[in-house]
Amino acid sequence: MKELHFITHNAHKFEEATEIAKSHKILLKWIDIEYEEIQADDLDNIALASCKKLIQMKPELKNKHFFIEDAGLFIQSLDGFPGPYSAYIFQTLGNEGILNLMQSKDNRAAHFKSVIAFFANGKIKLFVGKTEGIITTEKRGDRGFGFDPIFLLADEALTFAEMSLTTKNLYSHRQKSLREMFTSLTAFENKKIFGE
Ligand code: ITT
Repeated sequence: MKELHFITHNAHKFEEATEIAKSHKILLKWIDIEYEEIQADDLDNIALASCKKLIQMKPELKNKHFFIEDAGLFIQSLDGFPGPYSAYIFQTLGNEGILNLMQSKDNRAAHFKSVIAFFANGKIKLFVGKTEGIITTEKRGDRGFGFDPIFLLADEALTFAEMSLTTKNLYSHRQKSLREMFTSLTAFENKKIFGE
């Protein structure tokens, strides 16, 4: 089984990613570092800049194959808010705060976006995943993390917080970016990355 390192401070993310990695015959190793995210208005730029900053801070990472992942919730009627500010807004307003902001809104469409910055052999590559849904009118479910209790999948009757990890892993923004990365590694870069 091949090994990759996932740098995150979020245990839920690591758990989700581990299950998907296994199905691609990849063993994920957790590096638990809480890094300060660069502030920018675009998740791609944030993931890229955070990855570069991590390498500067910890030059020993240059010898590893690792990735970070940055995600955000984008609500249409709030012009994409909280988007790149999702971590801060979750800590300050929380789900209740978002539900309050949405009280008078008829358009409840939203999407989650996940951007992975993958580093190997001196290069960084981005992988993106997106999942459409709607914002509920009340919190539902106690699984998952973050905005999961208020995010209802467009074609399903369940919020992410009402799904098992395995079911969330069929639909989530994160599984899309992860699978794209794992597939691309297996298909094109196995030789270079894993020295096979
Ligand atoms: P890292 O250490 O990997 O950065 P984090 O928890 O800070 O972990 P992000 O910056 O990627 O994660 O995510 C920002 C916020 O968006 C996060 O705190 C959650 O509240 C929310 N979020 C991200 N992915 C989510 C998901 O799958 N379900 C629900 N909320 C999510």
